[in-house]
Amino acid sequence: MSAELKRRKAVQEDTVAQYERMIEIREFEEQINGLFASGAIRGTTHLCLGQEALAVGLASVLRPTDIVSATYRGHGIALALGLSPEAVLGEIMGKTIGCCGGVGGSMHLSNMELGLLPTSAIIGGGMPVAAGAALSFQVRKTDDVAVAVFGDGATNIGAFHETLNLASIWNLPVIFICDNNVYGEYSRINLTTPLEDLHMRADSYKMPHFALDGMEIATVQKGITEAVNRARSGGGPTLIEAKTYRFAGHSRADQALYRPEGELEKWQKRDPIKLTEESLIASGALNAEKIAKIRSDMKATIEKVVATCQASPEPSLASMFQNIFTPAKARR
Ligand SMILES: Cc1ncc(C[n+]2csc(CCOP(=O)(O)OP(=O)(O)O)c2C)c(N)n1
Ligand SMILES: [Mg+2]
Repeated sequence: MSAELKRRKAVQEDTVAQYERMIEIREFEEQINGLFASGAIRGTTHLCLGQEALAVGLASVLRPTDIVSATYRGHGIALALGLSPEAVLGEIMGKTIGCCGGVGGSMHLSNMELGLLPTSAIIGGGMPVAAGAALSFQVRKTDDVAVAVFGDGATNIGAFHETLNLASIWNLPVIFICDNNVYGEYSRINLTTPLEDLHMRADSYKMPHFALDGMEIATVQKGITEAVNRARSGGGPTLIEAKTYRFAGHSRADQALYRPEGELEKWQKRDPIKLTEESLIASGALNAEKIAKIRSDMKATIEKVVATCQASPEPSLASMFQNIFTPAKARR
């Protein structure tokens, strides 16, 4: 079994491993802030701080043969599914150690062994692709499922409506997870969208739907399991709306000064890391001392990952032309 499949297995089996993965994502994203400021990351990058419970909850419920499509805000989902921090950070830094050899960058993370389709910068772009994967499962009669994770803003895109309609009429084994983090690029949802509970949109497509608390990992797992069970057993698609909040701005160019005063602080009281720690302390799985050790060990691990990625070479110019598909008749 590959090291990355082992990482995946760990979060499927153990609540402490799930917590450790959430801490890994938090530490990873916080390191990226510094790397971006120092110029080590070009272009921009989009953090999922505050959305760790959704990423790890999803990965803990799915099998590696299931398929996931996600967005540019997908660092946490990639790590949760089992990609190594070197593969993710290396890609973000444009280094050959990255999961796509450094030619994809922050918004294009992928690993097909773990079921992660290339993440997409096109809003709504992952939804029809996930439905296509679901159609292939249906035709091949496997009981695998496809999952599309996308933002609240994406529910105003045509691809969302077209894909939900088709998935419903064809009864596809696909789960649509809308990560409602309250903001689109820079606009609060109430300024762009006439309803607060976005999952209600599935009514138009006669599709089961519900909202869940995306800050609490056990709630995420319960909701996604329900939808996955329905899809695996031929019951068709579900739209889930996970209520979350992005703790950082849209991208590294955005300080999110448009947020109403006190809003971030209100959501931080329900920080998914804090809620998970409280629950693991209550169950006796962890105590304050063990938590402090997990946190400091992870900080050291991620610092080493940064050093490894910094030392990795950049891709050659010639690598731009590798992995390009050309139909035989177009070849000269
Ligand atoms: C088809 C398309 N239209 C517009 C954009 C520009 N754009 C980039 S991010 C974004 C906001 C998306 O918000 P949401 O779906 O809530 O995702 P979040 O960034 O909150 O994760 C927009 C409009 C794009 N990338 N693709
Ligand atoms: Mg959003």
